[in-house]
Amino acid sequence: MDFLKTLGIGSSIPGCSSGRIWLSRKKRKKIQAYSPVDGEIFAKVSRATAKDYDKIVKTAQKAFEEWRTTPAPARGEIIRQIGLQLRDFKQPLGKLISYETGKPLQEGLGEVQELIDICDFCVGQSRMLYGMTTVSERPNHRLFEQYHPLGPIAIITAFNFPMAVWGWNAMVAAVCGNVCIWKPSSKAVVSAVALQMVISRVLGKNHLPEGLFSLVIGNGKSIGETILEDQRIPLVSFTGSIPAGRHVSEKVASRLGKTILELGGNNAIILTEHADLKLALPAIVFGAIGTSGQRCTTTRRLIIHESIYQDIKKRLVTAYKSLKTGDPLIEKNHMGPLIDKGAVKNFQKAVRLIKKQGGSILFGGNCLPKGKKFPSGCYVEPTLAEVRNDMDIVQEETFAPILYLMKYKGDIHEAIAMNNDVAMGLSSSIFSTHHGQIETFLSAVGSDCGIANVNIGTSGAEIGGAFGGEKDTGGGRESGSDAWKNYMRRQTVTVNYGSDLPLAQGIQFDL
Ligand code: UN1
Repeated sequence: MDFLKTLGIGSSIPGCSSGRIWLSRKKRKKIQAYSPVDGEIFAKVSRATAKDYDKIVKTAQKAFEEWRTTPAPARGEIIRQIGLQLRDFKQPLGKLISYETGKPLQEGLGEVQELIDICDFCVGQSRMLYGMTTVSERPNHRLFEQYHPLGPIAIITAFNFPMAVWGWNAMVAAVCGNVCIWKPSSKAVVSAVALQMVISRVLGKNHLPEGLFSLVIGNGKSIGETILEDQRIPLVSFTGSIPAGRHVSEKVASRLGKTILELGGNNAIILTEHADLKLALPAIVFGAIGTSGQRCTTTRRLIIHESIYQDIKKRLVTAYKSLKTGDPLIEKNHMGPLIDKGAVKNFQKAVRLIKKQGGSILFGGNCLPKGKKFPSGCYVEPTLAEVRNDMDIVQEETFAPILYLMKYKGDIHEAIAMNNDVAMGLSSSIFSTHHGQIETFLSAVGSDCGIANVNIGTSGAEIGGAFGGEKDTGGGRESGSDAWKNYMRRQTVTVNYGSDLPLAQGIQFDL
């Protein structure tokens, strides 16, 4: 475990930091960091207390006073340095992600690359916090918009992207002049600590105030609830399940705070009779088994035109037979374990329900026996199932590598209706070479998702686009494009540079 050493991670780690300073770990309860790769508890991380949290917020508020007046391009320079530091630590950070979450090393490294990419994007963004100017209806008046930072932003992340999701939020929020308080998933705490340690080098080198980027590892509920109720936090960006997101939304809305919600997906690929299968097959398999089916963008449903259904089914079974499951740090393996035993139980339950509700398992469906090759008991078979879209289990997001195959008989509108006939609206794809089918899928009567792809899969979004989805996915947008506006308050300004006071709407008021 050379990567832990390189990252300076020992076996007992503090879990609360305001930047470079780590708060005491004495008398704190601990979270046991578990690896689903080998089933080992590889570190113990201290949880923050309510008092620790309060101190973190106060420090963040103070840092905000300074950071919001730092010119945005100077803020971008700090992000540039963070990007460079991440390049230096890409290998050990990627390995740690792989070891702590079970995703293949290639995907762990890819996640660090996403972090680096968002840093690069934000360096540019730091010079482009544009506001628009428009025309006033009054003479000698100027009407324009400008954007200001909000304050201390809370970022609550999930286990499946234990570093990148922080980056899409924190790097963007920071160039906008906000300070960030990060509460990571209790299932991936060491990744959060390691990342905090890496960025703290940049904070130190630049003599930046404590409180710019803070980390609070809590015992799930209590710190989380405190954040939701805390008036000092104007924006909560939350990535996680739909029920949890609903709770976050209600709680924060009740104090009229803002949220960015990035919740579940139930993403489909449509394969029309004009699909180029050379492109489609690897996209489907990667989309379905990448991160062991635990991405919010995972391909869960395949909507296949009946004329090619049998052929696709056969090809997929053959492809699945060739997949290798095992230690994700070994390069030849395509898929690692699920995150923990609870996830394995959910997988087993879904397989039972598929059969009970009238579906059938075409491939897989079993847990892999605990033993030398699969020491943690968290490994399962990648699974293919034949189903109908209206089955309850198909309507749900099961965070596991289960791919549902279903048939459509009519035209592209029938396939689009099936794509849209779920509660979530995150990602969607069509594989077709038929121009009319593609444009219909992208039109106002097409996919209702936040992401609509053509001839690529549902997962693996680039950072340059706005990331997020509609309906039960929560409606938030993070990362690229103009998502930065969600981290700022917008101000409409009218300046009168004349010597009269004309009122709007032609109102006369003589005094
Ligand atoms: C998530 O699973 O929460 O598009 C995010 C993708 C990744 C992000 C997934 N860039 O698959």
